[in-house]
Amino acid sequence: MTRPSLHIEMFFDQDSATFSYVVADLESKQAAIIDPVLNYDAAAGLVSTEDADKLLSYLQVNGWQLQWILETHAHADHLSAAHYLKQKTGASIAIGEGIRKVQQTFKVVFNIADTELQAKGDYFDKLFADNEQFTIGSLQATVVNTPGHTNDSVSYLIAGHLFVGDSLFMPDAGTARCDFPGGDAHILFRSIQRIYQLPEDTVIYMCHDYQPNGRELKYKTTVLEQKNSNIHVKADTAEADFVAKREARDKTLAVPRLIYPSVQVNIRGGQLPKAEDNGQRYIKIPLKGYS
Ligand SMILES: N[C@@H](CCC(=O)N[C@@H](CS)C(=O)NCC(=O)O)C(=O)O
Ligand SMILES: [Fe+2]
Repeated sequence: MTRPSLHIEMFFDQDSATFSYVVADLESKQAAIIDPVLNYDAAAGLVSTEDADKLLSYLQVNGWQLQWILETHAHADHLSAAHYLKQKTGASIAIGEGIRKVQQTFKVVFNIADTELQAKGDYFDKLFADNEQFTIGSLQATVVNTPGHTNDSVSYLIAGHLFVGDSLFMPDAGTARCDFPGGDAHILFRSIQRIYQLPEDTVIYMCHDYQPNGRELKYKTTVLEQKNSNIHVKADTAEADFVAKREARDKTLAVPRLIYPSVQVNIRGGQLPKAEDNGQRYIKIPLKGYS
């Protein structure tokens, strides 16, 4: 299954507990980056590119050219460096076509003008359909729609390696939350069934690891390990049992620290909101409660 010309390198952003990956075809020297992080200090409003620059240096040292910037979904917990990387390399930004729905939802939440966001997949170069095939150099890749955590969640299957975004966590952490707008535990269960139909030696790469019980950081597992020991969905778990467990846990989770900045930037493919007439860009927070 694994092609000898495939190289996968993991990068970790400690602040958001996010894994990003460089996937390269050693033959053609073409590469993809999956889920790059743009660093953001919310209190200072300071956006910086340390993590993305590490990815760029890694590509440069190896003499690889960036062809794709692949998002598994519009993340709600960290900003995406997709736009920055595109500016630096000319690579295309791709995401699942469900991003249109996510853009529509948050265009309303943030009251974004039509002139800035049409919610038709704008800001992305490529919207993938389910089962769509594409190439990274000479590597074959397939898009597997895996909604549930969000409307637009996809997994990327590249030569027997599956990048699942937040559809699954490591077996001892289970699955991601389904309580964001557009999230649905029933739909996530069905997406996971689809993943469980892949060959059992398929390697699964996480987008996050929150190190339950303080264990060491882990970023990959297999379909077989998930089916045998995922704490939320094993091979024989019933949909209703999963949904009950998932929804109960979701009620206990706090809103992610960076949800507002992340969503505003990530529905724009990692571009910051347009500058106002004073030349300054702002992040909006819709206020609730007392008014
Ligand atoms: N504490 C983190 C939580 C981030 C979060 O909610 N992550 C999502 C994925 S985007 C999730 O599914 N978390 C599950 C969990 O924390 O158990 C933060 O504030 O950023
Ligand atoms: Fe997520």
